[in-house]
Amino acid sequence: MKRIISLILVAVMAVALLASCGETTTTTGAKYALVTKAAGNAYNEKEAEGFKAAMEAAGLTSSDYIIRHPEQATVEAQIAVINSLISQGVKSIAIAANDPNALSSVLADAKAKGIKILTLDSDVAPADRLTFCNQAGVQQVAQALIDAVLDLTGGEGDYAILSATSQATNQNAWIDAMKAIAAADSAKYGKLNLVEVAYGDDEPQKSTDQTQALLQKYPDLKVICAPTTVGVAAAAKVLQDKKSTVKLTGLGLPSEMAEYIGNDADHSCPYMFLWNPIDLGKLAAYASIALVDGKITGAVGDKFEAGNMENSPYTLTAVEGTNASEIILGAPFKFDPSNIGEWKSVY
Ligand code: RAM
Repeated sequence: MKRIISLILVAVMAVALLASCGETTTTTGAKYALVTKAAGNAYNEKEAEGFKAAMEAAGLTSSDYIIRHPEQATVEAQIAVINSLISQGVKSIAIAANDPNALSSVLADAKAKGIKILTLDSDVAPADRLTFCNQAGVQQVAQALIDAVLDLTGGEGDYAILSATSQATNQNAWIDAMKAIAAADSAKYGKLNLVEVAYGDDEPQKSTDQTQALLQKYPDLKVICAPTTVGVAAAAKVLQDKKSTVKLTGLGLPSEMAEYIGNDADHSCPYMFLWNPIDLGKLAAYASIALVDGKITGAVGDKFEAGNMENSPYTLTAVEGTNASEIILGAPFKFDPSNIGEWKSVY
């Protein structure tokens, strides 16, 4: 009996010792990781769907890849996820960044372990990643949005932007480019007045509250432009329920926006834009595989096969004015009453 008790004691102590060792490396076997901005956003789930589909089309199984949606769209939540992926021994991390700079140190740790870092949807500083899977050119997205604002205001008047989080690289790049386009051509855009950039943090309730606040603060508001799928859907509902005369445009998922798209007083959004988020996830998967296999290094001019994707093979091009590379998925696509019915079941 004594012997059994001491054996149990030894076993208990061994388990306690192991648990106290802190950072342990648990090799799950998963090689390719995807980290989205946050859970609870259908856009991020579509990206993940594409990542998974491409991995499986490339002959990999669910034990070869890992998809993580952080609990919140914050840099802290992404740092925790990246640390756990480093200790799991993954070979690549594709991340949609919640901040352009604050992930730098954890990404350096990952890089030091030989992990290939790439971004999709929302970039980090070029030195912290090998390449960026960019949904559409920044200029193209900004041009489409500012021209929509110009059109829907009738060429003049107050408009507001309802963004996602204040640190999001992608939203800020589009907003800065919209402002720059407007400033460079005052003959065309000079009568537009941007009253505020509000932040709904990609949370439905906060985006709803921010929309209501904009309507209260700016009685002459003509248009809201929301370059976020969460924000645009929340704003669409507020405006439509109120039968507001304020019109909406931005970047939205057809599946979430179909009931709001229309050219009459009963609909809040005449038209909006997006790209295929499933394809963006696929592109990130194929780029991850090419980086891990050493088929590309992230240099401008590198080329890789992306299964049966429309524009395969993809070439890495230079981010305007730099030596850093990006892979552009395609041009933003316009959704209006003529095509929304056909797209709402796709994404
Ligand atoms: C939201 C996210 C994402 C952005 C889309 C348009 O879902 O903020 O990063 O690309 O909107």
